Amino acid sequence: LKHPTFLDDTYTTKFIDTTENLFHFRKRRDRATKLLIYIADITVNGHPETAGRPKPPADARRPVPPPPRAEPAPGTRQLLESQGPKAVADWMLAQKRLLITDTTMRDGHQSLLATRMRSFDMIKAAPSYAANLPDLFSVECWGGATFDVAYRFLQECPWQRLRDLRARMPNLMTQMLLRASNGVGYTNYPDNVVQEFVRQAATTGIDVFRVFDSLNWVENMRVAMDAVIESGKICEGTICYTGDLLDPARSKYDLDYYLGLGRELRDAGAHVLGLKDMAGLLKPAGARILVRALKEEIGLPVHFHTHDTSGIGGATILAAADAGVDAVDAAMDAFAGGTSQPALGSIVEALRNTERDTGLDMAEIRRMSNYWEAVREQYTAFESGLQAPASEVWLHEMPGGQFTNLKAQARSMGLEERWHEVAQAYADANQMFGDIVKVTPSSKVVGDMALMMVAQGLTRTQVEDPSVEVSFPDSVVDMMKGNLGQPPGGWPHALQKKVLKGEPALTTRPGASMPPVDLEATRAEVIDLLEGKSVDDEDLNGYLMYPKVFLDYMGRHRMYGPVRTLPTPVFFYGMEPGEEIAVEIDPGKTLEIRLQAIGETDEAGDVKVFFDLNGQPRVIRVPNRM
Ligand code: BTN
Ligand code: 3PY
Ligand code: ZN
Repeated sequence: LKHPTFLDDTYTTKFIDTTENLFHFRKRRDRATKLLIYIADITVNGHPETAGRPKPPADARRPVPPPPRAEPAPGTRQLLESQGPKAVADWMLAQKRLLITDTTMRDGHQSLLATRMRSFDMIKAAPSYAANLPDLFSVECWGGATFDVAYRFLQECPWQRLRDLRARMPNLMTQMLLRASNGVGYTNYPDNVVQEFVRQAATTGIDVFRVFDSLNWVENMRVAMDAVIESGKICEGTICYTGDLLDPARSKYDLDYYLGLGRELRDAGAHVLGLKDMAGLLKPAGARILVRALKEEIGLPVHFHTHDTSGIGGATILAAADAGVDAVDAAMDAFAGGTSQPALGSIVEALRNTERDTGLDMAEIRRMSNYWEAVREQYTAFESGLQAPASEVWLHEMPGGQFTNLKAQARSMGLEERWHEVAQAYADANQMFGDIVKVTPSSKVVGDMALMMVAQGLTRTQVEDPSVEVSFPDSVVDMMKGNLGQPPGGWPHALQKKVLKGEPALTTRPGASMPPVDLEATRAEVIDLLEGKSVDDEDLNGYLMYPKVFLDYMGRHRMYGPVRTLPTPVFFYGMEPGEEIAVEIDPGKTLEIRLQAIGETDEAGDVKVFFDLNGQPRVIRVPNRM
């Protein structure tokens, strides 16, 4: 307290920033102050993620979830808890109705809004799901890209999201998408990292694990599947659909191929067979044949997932329902269509008074969708601009969850107006790699290659020509090394040779040759990196999946506090003078925050932002970086 700025009374919060060294070890700002600093910074400087992007309409509605109408009736979760996964599978087979998974909180926003939906908006809806839609089969709300995007862009902990959702939907099964040995990442992890991740996800609250491999290599799925089975949760062993079942010229992915995969997955212990059409390529006639054959040959309940990129996803779902599929995925109407799933309400309505009547309440679905409509408006900055159905999907075969991301990547490289060339290059790169399954992470490799080809003006012929020097993206080198596993028939030898320049490639399962990670030594290392902060199992799993992303998140968390509790418009755009919000930072602990005024920028380049916090004036000084 003898520091000169205290003595001459010029002390403000800026003191902390300009004298960082004094505070390095015990920077003990309370959470309310941290939040005020965040709000002040965003208000003055904007959020880097929404800069230059379209803004939500000025008259956007405040999203209010439909009131929960009753105590949550027992649902599939109670069946799983009391009788186990095999009983759920048997129950599925015994249902006449078509079972529905709601994907709004995972694939819906992953495919439409680049995965940017915040927990705040999900958690508000969860009690209404539990009370008003207890007959849903499951709610897909975790995994896929949501894990790293939460840490990386939304400054929130994905585990906390899961815990909060789990607590608010006690009767519904939560579902996640797991990339088998790639966890929720983009490359293979050591076996014990995958096992530990599954154990933690089951503990924190996942009931249904949809497990797939990006090359449909069942060998590479066993570790993850075994871990799920071990946890007592539902293992949905999943076939990724690609190619065209109806086209005799694309015989690599014919009916026998899929039936063979189905048998392998059943024999590996799957309780449910997932059929994942991640790009929306399966046509109604193909679905009829494939679903009927899988049902007859494999004997497991079949859970079908597709995307509506082409505009006929709904027709394919109805054909699958006709052919006896047990469960399908759909997104609430406001988060459906286009690169997302077909509209849940429309599927329910189309089947009403038929043999496959879902029994779901249309009025409740409409109310829920009205909520999601208001939520979606707040994320205008992340809309892809895709305005119409695109039959072009059968040219490029891009997964719906990749489409908006690749488009954003193309935009950032100045290639957005050449999007159709990117689409063609994506198709060419796929053929060059031997016509592979394209889903995270293999789809990312094809996308990286396609962007490079367009950016550098390279054709497939040139890329394949041994005499043309090409510097391949790292992800391509990694894939050709065998680090994502093996596609049916192996990699094209000539291309592999060119990419690896004589280096050897793996043909065995990558996890088999990776030493296990010493979990407790890693925890000690992270505690050290975080200067003594405690690191629980969830944190450790976050670090194991994404070391740098996790540490960056923790660094920002120390600075800005629990920003996940802020309403979405405040998180992305800050506050207006005169605006007042209530922020619940703990159950029952609410901060009343009013932004009174924003000062002028002073000669040091700082701005004072005047708040009222629970009735007390607070001034926060932040640098003006605009
Ligand atoms: C990120 O994109 O880095 C995560 C979001 C938090 C970024 C904060 S927002 C206030 C401050 N201004 C920036 O440009 N970054 C931080
Ligand atoms: C993911 O892995 O994130 C996907 O959505 C694949 O379809
Ligand atoms: Zn999907």
